[in-house]
Amino acid sequence: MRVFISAAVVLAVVTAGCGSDGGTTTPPTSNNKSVDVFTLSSAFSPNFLQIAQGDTVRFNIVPAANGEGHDVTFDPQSGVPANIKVTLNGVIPRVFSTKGTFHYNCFVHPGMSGDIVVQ
Ligand SMILES: [Cu+2]
Repeated sequence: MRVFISAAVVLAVVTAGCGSDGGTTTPPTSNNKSVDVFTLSSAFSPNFLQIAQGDTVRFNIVPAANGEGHDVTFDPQSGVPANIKVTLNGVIPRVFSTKGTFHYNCFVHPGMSGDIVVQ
């Protein structure tokens, strides 16, 4: 019994080691995907995303009910993509090439915000 438990622990450790992909390797581009975020009148939908390193988020911006545009302004931090200026209509992609949690706001609409977790 003790032998089986030890083997299971060793297996788990080895598997976890493989999953971390060595840390410094460039993520494969062939597996990268695109995910859409839409603007509602004063909210992002979805306002929480988990994506993989190298994935693209496409911000689909349409005017709010009162005709105002939206911006996407990220909290400043290492590896953050470029902000999106106030836009009325457009699909604007941003690639997330750095792991982390990226919080963003639309400053036209207080409280309109979202988070993207890059793993
Ligand atoms: Cu907005």
